[in-house]
Amino acid sequence: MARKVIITCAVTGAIHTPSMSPHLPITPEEIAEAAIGAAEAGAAIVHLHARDPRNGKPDQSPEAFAPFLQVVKQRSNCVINITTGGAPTMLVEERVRPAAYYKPEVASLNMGSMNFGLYPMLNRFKEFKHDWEESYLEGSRDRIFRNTFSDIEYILTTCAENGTRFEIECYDIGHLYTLAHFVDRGLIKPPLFVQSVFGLLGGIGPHPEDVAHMKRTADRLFGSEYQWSVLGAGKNQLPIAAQAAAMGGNVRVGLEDSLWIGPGRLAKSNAQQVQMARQIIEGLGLEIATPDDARNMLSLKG
Ligand code: KMH
Ligand code: ZN
Repeated sequence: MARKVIITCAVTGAIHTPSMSPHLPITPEEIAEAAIGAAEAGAAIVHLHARDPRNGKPDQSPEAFAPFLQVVKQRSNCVINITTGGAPTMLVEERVRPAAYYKPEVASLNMGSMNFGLYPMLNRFKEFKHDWEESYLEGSRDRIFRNTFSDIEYILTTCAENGTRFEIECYDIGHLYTLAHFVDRGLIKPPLFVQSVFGLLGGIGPHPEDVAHMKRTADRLFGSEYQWSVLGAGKNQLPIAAQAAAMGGNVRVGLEDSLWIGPGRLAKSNAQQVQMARQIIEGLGLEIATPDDARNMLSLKG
């Protein structure tokens, strides 16, 4: 039987801003349609952030999530994954609110404090419709995405008591060791869902050797007790998905991580990126995991 590969789709996030692509979902209706379209195309998990529909600014109030969560739950069986990363401008108490409130099957968990370089996008995108966009990108030169040991523990204890499990975002090798520390303390239990992030300025690079090093280290630390997934930022998205799928990994795509479908070509939808990931997976003779397969592989509460 072919190995099953979980596709996660991160539909809007907090990295890209509305002026960068007309296809970035902003309103609750757009986010719901994007998530459902991604699930229909083959994503087993949808990773969700909310935005203020008036200006596209990241919004972590539980009320901002309500209208699209309701629609996605009604129209799809996909696994819902709510961000606790929010935006790098927010503090952890604000970031955890929607996951604490909605108690989803999965929430993200960021494994370390880091620089989070959004400002290089100022070279590519110059015209901004909303006041906040330029200063948000510019501000990343001097901003830390804060995830201290106490912050991580706070998210773990707040969400774990609801039976929520985690998409563990590892942006560098040290984050795997931080994860091992929390496993040793019994605060997070296998099977672990390790989402390795490549190619974000401030984290590990996108070279195939970086991907191999991340996998080798995770194998050594966690053996068979983890599911490995990858996300490549920007133009690295599909090459890294292809490499990792061939190495036994799961893949994440979506407009949160990349606006592109090819060189200089904006993706028209999240579903389009999911279809590309699916083609790669099926082309390798593998199968995509259904939402229930993903629940089983990750021991989710269902
Ligand atoms: N934006 C991604 C690189 C989160 O939402 O917690 C990582 C992420 C963080 O999705
Ligand atoms: Zn996210």
